Order: sequence, then C-alpha cells, then structure tokens
Amino acid sequence: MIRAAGLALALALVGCRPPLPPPRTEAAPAARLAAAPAGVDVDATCTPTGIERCFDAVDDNCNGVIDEGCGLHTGLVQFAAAWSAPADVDLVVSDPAGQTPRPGEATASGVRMDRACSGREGDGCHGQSLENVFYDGEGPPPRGTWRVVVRLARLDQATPPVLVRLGARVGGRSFDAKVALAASGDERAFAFEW
Ligand SMILES: [Ca+2]
Ligand SMILES: [Ca+2]
Repeated sequence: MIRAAGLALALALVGCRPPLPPPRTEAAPAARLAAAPAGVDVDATCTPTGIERCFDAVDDNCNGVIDEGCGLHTGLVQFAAAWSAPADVDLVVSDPAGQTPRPGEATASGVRMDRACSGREGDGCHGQSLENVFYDGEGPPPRGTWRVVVRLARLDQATPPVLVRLGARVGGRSFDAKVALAASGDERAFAFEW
C-alpha cells in the first residue's frame, strides 16, 4: 500500500513537471541527391542481398561501404562505377572545391582515384572494370556539392548500350543508380549535397 502510494506520488510529480524543451541536436543534415539525369532512378534505400560481392559498385551487405574486402580503397565518401562491356568508361568526380582526382594524383582535399579501367587487355583491371574514387584526407570529408559524371569515353567493340552501375556513399548514405550509355561521349551527370 505504501509502495503504491509512493508510485502515485511520483507519477503526480512527473505529471506536474513543466514539459522539457526539445533536446538540442547538432546532427548534420543528411546527404541528399541534388541532381540526377532524366529517366534515371537513384535508389537511396539499401536492401541487403547477402555477402559483399566485388567489383559491382553495389553495397550488397548494406554496411555503408561499397565493395569492401575487394582490394579497393574505401572512405567516408566513395563513388564507384562498374561495367562489364569491353568499353572505356570514365568516372569523373568533382569535390566541393571543384577539383577532380586523377589516377595517382589526389585533390587538395584528399580525394583519390585508385583504378582507371579502359575495358582493354592490360589495363590492370583483369576484366572487372570498375573505377573508384574515395576520400582519403584527414578529418571529415569536405561539405558541399559533389558532382559525378559517368561517361562513355570509347564504345570500342562493345555492343551498345553499355550498362554502368554507379554506387555512391556520401554523408553516411548510400545511393545506387544504373545508367545506359549508347555512344562514345555519352554521359550522365549527378550531384550530391552534403
Ligand atoms: Ca558493403
Ligand atoms: Ca559489392
């Protein structure tokens, strides 16, 4: 009986307390897709399909990292483009300062590219064509607009269209898109804001 009375008193006290102000949150705004080509669906909901498969530019296990454990570099920002046709596709990423990394040459912000695949023999990609750009700098990645272009540099002997899978990891979110490129010079542009 005493315990019940104490509980009633405690509930009454809680009931009399003025409502607490909402907690202050310093959470950063989530990354978002700022621009995508017409007719291209960009999926921002990751559905796990099992273990991570290599060189498909897809975060198969939805752990937020694309193609980890495959010998690729990964980072808090990562973009990957994968294709299977014997064509030369370029992944061109501009960081928020507008700088684009080239193989072996990082941007001032620390964005690197660790593969350049041409779809030809001897390109070092062993038929697993994937280009990969990642943030490798100190501290958190730069905020702003990250621009990504997927370009068919040369159709070569491939039968069009060349299907390219684009995976993006920005601000803790994963994005996935498929593009079809029909002729040399054909390209699709995306922008991610974070
Ligand atoms: Ca993964
Ligand atoms: Ca994968």
